Amino acid sequence: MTPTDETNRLENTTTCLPLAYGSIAFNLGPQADEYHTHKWTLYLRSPDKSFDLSVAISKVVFQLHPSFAQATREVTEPPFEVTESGWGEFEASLRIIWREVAEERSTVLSVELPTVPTADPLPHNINATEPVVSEKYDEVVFTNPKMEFHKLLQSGNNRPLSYPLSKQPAVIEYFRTYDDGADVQNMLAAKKFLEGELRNVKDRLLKADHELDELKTSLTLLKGNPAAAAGGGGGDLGKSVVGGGATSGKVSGGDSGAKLKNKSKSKPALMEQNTAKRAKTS
Ligand code: SLL
Repeated sequence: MTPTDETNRLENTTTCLPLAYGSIAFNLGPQADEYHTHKWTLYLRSPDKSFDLSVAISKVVFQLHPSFAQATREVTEPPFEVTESGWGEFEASLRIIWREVAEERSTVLSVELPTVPTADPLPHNINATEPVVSEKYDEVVFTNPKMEFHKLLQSGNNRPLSYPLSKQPAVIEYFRTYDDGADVQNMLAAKKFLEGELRNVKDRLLKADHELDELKTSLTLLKGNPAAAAGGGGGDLGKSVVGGGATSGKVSGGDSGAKLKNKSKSKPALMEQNTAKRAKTS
């Protein structure tokens, strides 16, 4: 990491700044007037709750829906947020103006303000006291950052925050915590689950292949034995079919496999039941 003489930028270096941004909207309930049915906060924050974003940002410009008086809101100090009340959903944008030392162009992010349920009465599965939270995580990558800016970014969590995470205490409650360790654990668990599913599917495919082979063999036998097909060899036919039938316990495994593709991922208990039934009836 050597700074160039002329520009004072770090060569072959990238610095990454994680960001969390979005909206939290509360339903104001049936007493609210029709133009102010909910109260929301649009915000930009650091996913690391102890990191001071203002080391890097000089201001954030929020662009609201044009129906708002003063649709452009500039916030020059953290917390970088806008709290308003309104009646509808819209997509806002926020422009991050980096500190001058950064010599970086501004960064624009878009923020959804999702629908807040206001139907009266509300569907039973919707809890009106819970806000609608819509948050995105992103990382801004600065390539060959100015050395001074790079230092500022490093200093972000070496100082206690001198401001609240939001001026709205109710909002802070809904700021999720990003935890790399937990994320890794979740991903490992998901990987394990998928591997298991894959094994199951492969297993069913193998069984289905095997069953197909057996059916083909039975068919060939039947074709080569017209007496059996004519009925005289009913016993034989029965035998062949029973042969198939016995395997059809397995087929139904294959059957279930095919269904699984369309239906739910796994209902092993049910599947075994079906298998058992088939085996009995055949
Ligand atoms: C919709 N397309 O129809 C959207 C527009 C605009 C919301 C939603 C203004 C509040 C006020 C407001 O809430 N605008 O003027 O105080 O859903």
